[in-house]
Amino acid sequence: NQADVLRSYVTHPVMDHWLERMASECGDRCTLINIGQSFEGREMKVIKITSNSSTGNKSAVFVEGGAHAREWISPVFVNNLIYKLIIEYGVDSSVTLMLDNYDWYILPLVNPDGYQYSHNNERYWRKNRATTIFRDCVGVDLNRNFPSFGMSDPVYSKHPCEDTYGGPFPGSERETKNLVKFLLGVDKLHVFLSFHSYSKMILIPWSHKMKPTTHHSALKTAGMAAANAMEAANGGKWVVGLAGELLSYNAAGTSLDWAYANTEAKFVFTFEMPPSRSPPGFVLPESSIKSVVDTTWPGVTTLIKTIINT
Ligand code: ING
Ligand code: ZN
Repeated sequence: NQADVLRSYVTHPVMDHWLERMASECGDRCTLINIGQSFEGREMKVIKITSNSSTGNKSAVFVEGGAHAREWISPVFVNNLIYKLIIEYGVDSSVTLMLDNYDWYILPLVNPDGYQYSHNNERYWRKNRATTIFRDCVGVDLNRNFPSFGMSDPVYSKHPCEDTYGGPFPGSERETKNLVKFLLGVDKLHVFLSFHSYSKMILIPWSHKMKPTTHHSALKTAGMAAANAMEAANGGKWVVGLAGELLSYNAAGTSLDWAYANTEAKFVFTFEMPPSRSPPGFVLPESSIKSVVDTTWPGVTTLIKTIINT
């Protein structure tokens, strides 16, 4: 049921079934792309959404959610984004503009195995479910496994028992490989958005070092516009900046840094979604989903509009 998927935290099979149905009901404007399987064999599905008036050669936006298992607000928000792009084209002027300017590629669950494990076994699970050299230590942090800046980076975690373990080598994980291969094949990728939780921050690269990129001012300006729009929509205060500046740590192997360094996309952002603190942290009640969606959505539309006008 539609309301379940958009307003509660459903399991992987329910979400997967919903995505299949959305893609088929959407018709010509949507394509479901199977980009490969997770460690445990779940299909990773990207939905491509276009406009009717597609002239065929648009730039692209890529959106990822659910890289970390316990951050349940991320996939549910991304599913709301999918729903709006499908239902509100030609109805809502922001949606129409966003689709007339870009083809959208959206992956709601980068880490389906971890997500399901977080539902069934351990609510606070973060990593994927790959086995490691230590029998008792399972999982690689997919947001540390992207093949950029290598294991020589001082902030790369080499220990399988840590929650931020980067894997035996950068790009080692099936989920990462599938995503990297897919993204390298997307033509004219212009915007890359990643949704995590929690903190109410918009993170821009670099994240592996405390240095701005050459696109810093454009990224900061677009991020600030998004933050202001979310505040105006009663989403409260959001902050914008380098990952290492806003968090207490730097991180190597993030999708943010990888996308910036290895694709055409220079407008790359990670949203650390609500709440701002713990509790409730990762365990945001279902009753809060609607208000989080409603207050975060203007951030996305404003961000994209700002980029279009840049
Ligand atoms: N936070 C992100 C993490 O992977 C992040 C923060 C994102 C850092 C992108 C650097 C780049 O640690 C959570 N909550 O996962
Ligand atoms: Zn995360």
